[in-house]
Amino acid sequence: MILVGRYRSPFVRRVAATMKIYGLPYERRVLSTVTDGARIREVNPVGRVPALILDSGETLIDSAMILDHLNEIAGAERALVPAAGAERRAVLRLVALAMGAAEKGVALVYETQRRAEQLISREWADGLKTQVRAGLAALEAELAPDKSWLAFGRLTQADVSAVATWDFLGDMLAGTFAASEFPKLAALAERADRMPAFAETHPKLDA
Ligand SMILES: N[C@@H](CCC(=O)N[C@@H](CS)C(=O)NCC(=O)O)C(=O)O
Repeated sequence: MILVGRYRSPFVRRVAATMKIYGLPYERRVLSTVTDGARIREVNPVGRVPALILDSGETLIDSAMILDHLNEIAGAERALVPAAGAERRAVLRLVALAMGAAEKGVALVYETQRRAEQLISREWADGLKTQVRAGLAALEAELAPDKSWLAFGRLTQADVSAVATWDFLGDMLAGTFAASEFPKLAALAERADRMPAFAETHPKLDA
């Protein structure tokens, strides 16, 4: 399989880390959304990463759809999202919080780093920061000091997505969301980043 995109994208990174956790090898096509738009559109008409090209040649797009397929390959026993019921809903809610914060973080990067200074709306940027902060705070609230993972005392997609989001914010918006504000989330990321699946997909590797 070929994973398209850079680990600096939280969406690419969560797919990459999940593939490593599942022991699914992949090659990489390290394309940047800033400089490689045309090549990305060849695999995803909407021009976004990640895309995953399967061995059959079929291409999957959007991290949620890709993870859906990977979970199927991993099988219900190993999948990072419970198969059904209240546990599944709880994990998916946490994943949605993490990805909501990531999406707002990406919008904040575009607003503050991709536009001419005079076109930046400080009001809009502040609103985005508030949304990211609220998402992070909701995740932080789920992490009791004695809880190593976000849900059910085991590694789930909630943790993978939360770590991908936290590390993305630290990489692209350094200093905006402080570890002192979200100490349990920061500790979760620090712990996870020592595991091969996270260390080998860290955003700094593609910086
Ligand atoms: N919902 C999508 C979001 C993907 C996304 O927004 N990726 C960003 C990179 S972090 C991108 O490709 N941006 C380029 C663009 O939107 O033009 C997913 O989960 O895969």
